[in-house]
Amino acid sequence: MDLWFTEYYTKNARFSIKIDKHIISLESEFQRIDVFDSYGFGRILALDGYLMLTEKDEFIYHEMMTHIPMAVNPNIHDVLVVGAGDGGVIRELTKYNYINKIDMVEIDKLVVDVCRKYLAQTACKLDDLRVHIYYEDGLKFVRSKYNEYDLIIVDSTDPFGPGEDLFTKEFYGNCYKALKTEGILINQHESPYYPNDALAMQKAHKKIKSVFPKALVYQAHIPTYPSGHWLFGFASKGLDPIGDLNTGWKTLGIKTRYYNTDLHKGCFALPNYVKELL
Ligand code: AG3
Repeated sequence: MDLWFTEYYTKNARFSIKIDKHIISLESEFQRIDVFDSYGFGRILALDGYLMLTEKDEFIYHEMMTHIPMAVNPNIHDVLVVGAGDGGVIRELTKYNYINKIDMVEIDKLVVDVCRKYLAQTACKLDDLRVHIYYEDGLKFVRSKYNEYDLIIVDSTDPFGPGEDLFTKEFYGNCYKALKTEGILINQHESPYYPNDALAMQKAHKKIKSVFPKALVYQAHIPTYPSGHWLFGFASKGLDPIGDLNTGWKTLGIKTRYYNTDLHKGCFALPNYVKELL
């Protein structure tokens, strides 16, 4: 019998991956956690039935969330990562030996435990000495922070369920306050394609724009996320992702499979139908 994992995108569209082996399913205080081995995409992680990552294409998402801001401000030393229990963003950040501190705030400890055990590809750097993990609500955590971080990366789930608070104006305002003057906020920004996702993206962007003087959107192709066309938010207190691009990034010798400087310059160019939403 064939076993398939299916994520429903709309009433009329869905995406399925053929499953080789069911690894584990657990119910945490916050959500359902599933891990499978698939034929075409390696091991996969789903939360509440939504695909969070596959081993095959997670590098695209995690590199684009991390190296874009790192290449804009060469003086990023203190970083906060919100969500991201799988450790993919942390793995990318630890490639920079001049980062001093990486705080990670994840609401669901069970996600981290499961990823440590079953998703070594992303969780491999969670024990780096610079990483401090807080199992708390992200919104509550940033409320008490002031002028502390150079970079905040919000690797959340979709804007409903446990990740909902991370799409509020209050959260973005607290991130602004928690960032230093050269601070950058990156967030996963959903897809512009299917109407519900586009609306969520549009609402989030509006809120970010009302808080940060600079708020832009960039894109990447992620085959296993809804529509494959994925957006990220870049917000800052002044730094411009193209104008302030550090030409010395290449000399750091950071190894990436997706990100490069040409792509950095190109990914802020958006299709007309997306521009109209912003
Ligand atoms: N962060 C969530 C991306 C949203 C995916 N949405 C969906 N499949 N409906 C992914 C976590 C990876 N670190």
